[in-house]
Amino acid sequence: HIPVNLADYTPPVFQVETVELEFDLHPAATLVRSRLRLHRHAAGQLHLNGRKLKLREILLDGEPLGDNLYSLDPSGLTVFEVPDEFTLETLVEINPAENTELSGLYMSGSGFFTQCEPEGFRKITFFPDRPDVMARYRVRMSADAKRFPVLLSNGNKLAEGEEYGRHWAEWEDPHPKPSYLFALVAADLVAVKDEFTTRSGRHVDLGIWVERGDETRCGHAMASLKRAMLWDEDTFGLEYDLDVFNIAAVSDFNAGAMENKGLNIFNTAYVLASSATATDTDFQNVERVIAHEYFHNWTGDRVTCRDWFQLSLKEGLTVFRDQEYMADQFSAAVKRIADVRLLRATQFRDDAGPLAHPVRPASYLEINNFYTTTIYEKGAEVVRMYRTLMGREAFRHGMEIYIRDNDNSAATVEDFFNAMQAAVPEHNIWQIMRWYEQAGTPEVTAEETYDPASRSFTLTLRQTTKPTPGQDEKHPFLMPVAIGLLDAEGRDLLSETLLFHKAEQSFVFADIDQPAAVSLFRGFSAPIKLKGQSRERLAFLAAKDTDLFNRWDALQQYATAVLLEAVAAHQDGQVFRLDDGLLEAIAATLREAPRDPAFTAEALLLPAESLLADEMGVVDPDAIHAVREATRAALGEALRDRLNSTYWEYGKVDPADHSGPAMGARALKNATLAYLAASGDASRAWEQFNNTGNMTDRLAALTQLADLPGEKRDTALTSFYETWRNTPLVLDKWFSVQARANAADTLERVQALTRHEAFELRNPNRVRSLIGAFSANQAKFHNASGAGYRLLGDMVLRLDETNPQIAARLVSGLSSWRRFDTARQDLMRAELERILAREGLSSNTYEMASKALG
Ligand code: BAL
Ligand code: ZN
Repeated sequence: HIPVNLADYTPPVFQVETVELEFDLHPAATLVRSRLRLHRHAAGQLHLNGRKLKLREILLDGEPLGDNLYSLDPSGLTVFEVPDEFTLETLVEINPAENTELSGLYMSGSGFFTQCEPEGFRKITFFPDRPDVMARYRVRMSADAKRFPVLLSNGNKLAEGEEYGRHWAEWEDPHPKPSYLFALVAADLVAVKDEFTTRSGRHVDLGIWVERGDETRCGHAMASLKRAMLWDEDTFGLEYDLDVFNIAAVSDFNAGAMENKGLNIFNTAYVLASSATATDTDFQNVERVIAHEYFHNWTGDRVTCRDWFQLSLKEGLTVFRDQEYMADQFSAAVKRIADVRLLRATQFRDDAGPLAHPVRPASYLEINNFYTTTIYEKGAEVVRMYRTLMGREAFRHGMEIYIRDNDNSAATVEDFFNAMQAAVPEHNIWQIMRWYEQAGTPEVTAEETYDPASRSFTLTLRQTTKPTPGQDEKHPFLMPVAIGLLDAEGRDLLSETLLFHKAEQSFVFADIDQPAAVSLFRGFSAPIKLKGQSRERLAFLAAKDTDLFNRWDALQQYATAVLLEAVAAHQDGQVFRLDDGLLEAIAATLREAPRDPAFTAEALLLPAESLLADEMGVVDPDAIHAVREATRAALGEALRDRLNSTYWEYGKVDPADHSGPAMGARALKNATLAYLAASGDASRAWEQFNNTGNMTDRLAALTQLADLPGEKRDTALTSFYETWRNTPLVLDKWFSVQARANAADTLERVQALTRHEAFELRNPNRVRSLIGAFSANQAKFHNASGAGYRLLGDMVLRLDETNPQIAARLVSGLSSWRRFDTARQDLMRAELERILAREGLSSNTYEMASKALG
């Protein structure tokens, strides 16, 4: 297990100008012939990465290479003494049918698919498999014509033909690209086709390739793609640059999707959607991921990363772009709320634990472990801060400079910084770079003083960041602080953005009547934790703030304070009592529903159990669960009439309508359904389950029924299973609804589900839907017996043998062990030790488990 360090970066010894690949595709023995045109770029020996490749031939400038002129080892091929310019030809044999890691070339469903990011290409052929080697590709593939009738690769198709039952196709990609963007598909798929004309008149053929029968569920993905193409032209002036854009869907996929140039490969979960099979959240996820991968065409493909430490350069930026896109399609405030919810639940949690790492890490064992919310979502927050600091226009100008100066090359976060700085030469923004280097979530406190004589108001901000692994000392971050000063009616006396860059800094505002309240970090203008706000202040902001995000956040923080107090009381043996202020705030939220139902649905949702846990010195999952459930039940009881009327008012949405207002109405209706069920009235959920053809409504109802052991639950789960047993993405929901359930027997049921005939370890979606969902069910996973931990440990060890990437990801469920009581600590640590003791453990899982153990 040897770490790779950013500090050790050296430029490639050889660059590759052109790549010619020939695939003779057979499931158990595929032959790959590669012809590379190489030229020397720096001093050193020629080493090509290669894993699990059987070398059949090797030729240099057309001449077979003697055994003494090269050497092979598990990491690849070294060729001794080569000229400065030459052609290297290799023929290798690989076994896609046995490739269960789902990286490289593998079989899934009806055919062959590839996944090359970050280091899968080396499992296809010998190559300098690093993103700063960019080459032009020409690909020829042949396969059985009947079994694999569709042959796709990057770029444009040049020619095709058929002979003796096998057919072939040739593709060429005119744009230089790194090997991680190579893609190939040979499968029995059908296409949904459409077209798009770019604003400069380029005609683009669009195709979404799916398994036969799934064509009816591609309309939303196609419409999303066209919207995204238009949006990128309007927003950033970025046009598509090929004549073809294809998307192929595959059901066995480690990630969500992949931005291969001109041929995106997608997890089916982010392509297929219909009212009957997909929830509104699924619809939004399809749109978001389609847009995200499309946006990579410029931020990722045309401008790529120099090395994997720069991963956030393309991912943080592209997440920011997809967030902005989604905010423009639906409600910006609701989108921001959802993004911050995710950031807090996952990234803040990572930042506070043993797996904390900066947005640009300094070292890794296995780069696959760094596709994290820190790289993606915190990286997007950093880009957002650039935008907030610079303003929209200057940011867009900075983006133009970035693309112009780095087109067709492999860039670093410094290149991005330089482009942005060039767009605002009058400001020095160097300190923003600290966000790339320092891990951890800053904590900010605010102090306010008012001087009536001078009518001046002073705001003093202080920031500190706790140590993270390998970083004991933190320097202050530069953060934009969007603020508003509110009068007693909630009107803004002033609203502006402050630049906060010191450990402590005061801001004086003149000519101000004493504000009733200060609203800080509006729209979550920096990824920090704001501490020490009084409950009175939070209640005021929750009711009055003009910034919708902060209004939501104030209610969340208020509820967090109330719930934590109730947890302490519960631990003291006191009887639960519903807080009057919380009841009033939730009642007021409900009354205001007509203004923005989608927002109201978000505001009604109490802080997650995991968020409450993050605020406790020693996490007590049972007390948290008991108190949060008691609160939900008491609110449901106290507000029953209003909840009922809201339920009916928003219950009449067209099930096929997936517009923003329709989704908002359904979200609100289902939020009220959850409160009614929590207070013991599941009749409505039962009725809804049996009388809807819309998956959002069906699953919302089933979620409530799954919490209540008994005949209704069993009948509903059985009928759902019988209806959807042959529709994998819906069957995933059946698994996850049980894994997330709030029932006394959840643990036993999840144990039984791991042995269910439909549970497939080979399919990452299925693993995530059962094991991933269960490990996020705080109260059940942290069962005091340790059986939840053991279940996870067993799964990690089984998966490590076939798919280490997915195994390693599951380990993070155990990483928070230090936050629990000593009994749970011992049990969790023992599981990590058991994992680490396994002989032949992958470096993926080793890295996660050893870091988690600390
Ligand atoms: N590049 C990996 C998948 C994604 O982030 O788009
Ligand atoms: Zn991405």
